[in-house]
Amino acid sequence: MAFELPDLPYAKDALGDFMSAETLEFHHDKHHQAYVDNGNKLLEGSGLESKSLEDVVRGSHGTNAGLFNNAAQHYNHIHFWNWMKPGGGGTSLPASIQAKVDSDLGGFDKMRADFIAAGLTQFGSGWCWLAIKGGKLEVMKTPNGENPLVHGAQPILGCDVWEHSYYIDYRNARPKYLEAWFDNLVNWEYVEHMMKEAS
Ligand code: MN3
Repeated sequence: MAFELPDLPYAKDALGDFMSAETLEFHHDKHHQAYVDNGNKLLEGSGLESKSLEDVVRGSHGTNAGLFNNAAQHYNHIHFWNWMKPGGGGTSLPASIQAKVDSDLGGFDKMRADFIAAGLTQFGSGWCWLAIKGGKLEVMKTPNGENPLVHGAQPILGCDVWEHSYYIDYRNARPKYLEAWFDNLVNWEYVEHMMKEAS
């Protein structure tokens, strides 16, 4: 099915200084829109037109790089907008997420440190993730538009570390962006929703 740009689930200025209206205007209205428009052009005639977005991502990986890049970025950004909310972050997670973090990732502090380190060490553009693979929660990182779907895993949280995500607000300071994002913006209820979908 054709890709469509979703509305942001909050006002452009709702995330305050942690992610400015100017960043969201460019990132959502220009960058995400471009993935949608280019993805739709490349979807035509690909043989994947009737598939779900997830299946377009998996089905184009390794065979149709143009479609894959745009479809994967469309998927990533649909969730990225929802992985943030005004007044998000904090240290009290939904019980089901906390239990998984404790059993699989060594507790909140270690999970936070490992997630931020994954984002910092992703050289160039890409994403860092919490993803469910084989029933276990893992920290992952991927280059460019790639995501856990093509590694047999289901993402439940992802942070965009392309410069377009932070350069206006943080300039080159990716560590500051990752810490501010994790501590103040993460919508843990949406992470819980994604974990339910994954199981
Ligand atoms: Mn982006």
